[in-house]
Amino acid sequence: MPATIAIDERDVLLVIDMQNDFMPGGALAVAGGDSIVPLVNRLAQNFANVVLTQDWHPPGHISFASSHGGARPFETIGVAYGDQTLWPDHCVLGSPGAALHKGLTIDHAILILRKGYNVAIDSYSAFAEADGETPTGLAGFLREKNIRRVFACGLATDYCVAWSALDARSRGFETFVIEDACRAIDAQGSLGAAWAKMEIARVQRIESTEITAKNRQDRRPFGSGSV
Ligand code: VGL
Ligand code: ZN
Repeated sequence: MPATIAIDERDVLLVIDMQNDFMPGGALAVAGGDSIVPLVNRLAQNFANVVLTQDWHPPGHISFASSHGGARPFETIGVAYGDQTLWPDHCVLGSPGAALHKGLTIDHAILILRKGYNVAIDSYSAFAEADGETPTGLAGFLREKNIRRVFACGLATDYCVAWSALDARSRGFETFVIEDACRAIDAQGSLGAAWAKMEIARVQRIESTEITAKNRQDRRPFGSGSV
């Protein structure tokens, strides 16, 4: 049994893309995506710093198969910045599918970060767009907040969670993926490939039971608010 991990003010919980389109019945459904909502809510109570992300694409986005003539979802094509997997239209900005799942109760989140809003560049990662260059600003935000460790959860393990975790590592944060608080797309072996990359990058793969912070309600200055 690994040592437990005590959460403090220099930790952030990154809750990735818990949006309707990634839930069962959504445009790019992730199996069991809705089943992690209660766990993510409970985890968040242990963190003073929580950042939520939203995948947020304009109509005609480069990642949509519908933007490329006869292309089909889950095909990969070459674009200016490299390979791009194509998806069904999803998380169109302002649409109900792009909204956060209504069961999330994380009112104390300090930032909701949108990504993928550039029509010509996808962004799985919460830190940088798929060209590998264009920053979202999250690293600067976390550094200014004196954050040292990033704990990632949400959807999908093999895409936005993995890319965000890898980028957190490359930007110098100690990084953890809370496996049971994620769900995967797992198209064509993508989940195994993602874990392999994360292992090489020394992203730590943990379970939610390893996190043992006191509940937020027990801590100052968060003691008075409702959840
Ligand atoms: C995601 C595919 C396309 C994700 C976003 O949130 O993992 N996957 N856009
Ligand atoms: Zn997307």
